[in-house]
Amino acid sequence: MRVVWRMKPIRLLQIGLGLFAAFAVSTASTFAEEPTKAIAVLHPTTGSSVEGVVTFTKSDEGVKVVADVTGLTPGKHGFHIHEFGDCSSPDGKAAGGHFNPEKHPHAGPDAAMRHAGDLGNIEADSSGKAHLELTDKMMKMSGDESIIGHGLIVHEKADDLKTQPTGDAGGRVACGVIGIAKP
Ligand SMILES: [Cu+2]
Ligand SMILES: [Zn+2]
Repeated sequence: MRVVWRMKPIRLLQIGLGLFAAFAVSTASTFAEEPTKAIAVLHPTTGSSVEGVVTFTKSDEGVKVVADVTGLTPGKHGFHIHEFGDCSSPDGKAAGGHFNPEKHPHAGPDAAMRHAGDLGNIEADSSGKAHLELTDKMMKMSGDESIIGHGLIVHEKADDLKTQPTGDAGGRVACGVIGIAKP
């Protein structure tokens, strides 16, 4: 302890500031665990040429979803978050069923009771391109029901927003995994 007592007050102040800085850094990394932006890159399943990018950005009104998808047949295509962030199977089925942490029935994005992953449809124009923007109040970006790490699927057919539990949207033409986006 003799060494400590010999330290000048300025040295003790330096040590104190160092400890404070270390604490501040660890606190900052705790905040960094609550992401405000997520992204999924959609890759085609076997026999498909559908691809795209979908972003999820937290706002005061909810989570803003922006999707740009190409290679579709013209018209509506079911668009959902699925349970597993697993696109390993050629048919996209490794992503499991719709992401549904609250065990609700399947419905459309505006329904009061629905799967958390029910985003409805994206609609492609005659060139096969679809652009969708919506703000969702149900989706979470952190906690037990966070969408991060789950799958994102585009379907062959339209989601009718009522058939259980899938909306009768047919096969899976693209699959992606929702990850934390680079800020
Ligand atoms: Cu789906
Ligand atoms: Zn659903």
